[in-house]
Amino acid sequence: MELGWDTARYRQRRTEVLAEIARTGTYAHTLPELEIGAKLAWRNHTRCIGQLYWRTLVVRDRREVHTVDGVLDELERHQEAVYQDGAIRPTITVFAPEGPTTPGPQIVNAQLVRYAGYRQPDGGVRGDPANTGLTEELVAAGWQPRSGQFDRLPVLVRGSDGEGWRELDPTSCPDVPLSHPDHDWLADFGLRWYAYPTVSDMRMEIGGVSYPAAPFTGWYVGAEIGARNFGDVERYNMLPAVAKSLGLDTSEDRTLWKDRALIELNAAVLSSYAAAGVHLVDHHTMTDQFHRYTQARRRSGEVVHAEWSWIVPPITASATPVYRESYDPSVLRPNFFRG
Ligand code: NRG
Repeated sequence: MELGWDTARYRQRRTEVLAEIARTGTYAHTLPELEIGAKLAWRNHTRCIGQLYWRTLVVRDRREVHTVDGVLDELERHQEAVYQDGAIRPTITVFAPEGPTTPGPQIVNAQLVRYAGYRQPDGGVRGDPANTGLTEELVAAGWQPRSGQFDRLPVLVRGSDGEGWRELDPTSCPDVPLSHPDHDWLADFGLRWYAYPTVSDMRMEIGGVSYPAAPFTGWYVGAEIGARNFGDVERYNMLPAVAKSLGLDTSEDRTLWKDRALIELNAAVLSSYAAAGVHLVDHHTMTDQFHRYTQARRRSGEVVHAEWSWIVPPITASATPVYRESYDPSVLRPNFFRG
């Protein structure tokens, strides 16, 4: 439908595809099919509040690439294509699909930039506890661990010629150091986060064809970093330290020390990215944009597919326009899947 075809054109393409499947066990998308398929996979993704931007996606067709070095080279190019001096262009790079006899290349890292998590003898973790498994896998593959809180991990790729890893050039996805507009002490924590996420462990499925390596990038919503990555107990767990520096009484939940620390951490993320000139959106602006998009689509008789608990931000939920809404959570295809 989105390709703008009439019934005859659609029937003809269907016949071609069925013949190709009968002959080869699969079929190849045309470039327009790949482009619209990737855009629709984004629009259909129920856990993405950025889906309203689906038409702007830059699709890099690299289906001919399947070796370890080939994939790693293209990941460097991907980051260069995304990052325009702080502006971030939503981009996907599509590598070789899964075939009847070949699995297609696979990126093991959940994102292209991840910070190492080192298990400590006392049971704690130095760095990002979300990445202890990946860190250990990379050490087993020969990567030399360091000892920092924000050590970038190499990217581990399984290709047609085996397995390999590489540290990607950080200049096209730099770290942003965190400071607070009113509290100078926040910078002393030495917190930092990378400019934008590139999700690299999801399989894209279009018209029954699976692309196991199809890394995609958009910009961050501040709360992903300020609330979850730094606030979650099982991540960097910064709320107790921030609350103490704010002079709050942390002995009782009802002083709301967690809430107040969360807000200041998020203020730090928003002002630090702005100071660094890196695009990142706050949760009020993002939910407002999403809400207007859902209203417009509903007015045209369309259904927006979204998972409420992923659309509502992790802070200040009830002050955003999405809080009182409900959405149809059914998962259409094309889409992105884990596993
Ligand atoms: N919460 C994760 C990132 C998930 C994807 N988020 C995006 N995607 N904004 C984190 O690293 O905090 N995107 O393509 O823009």
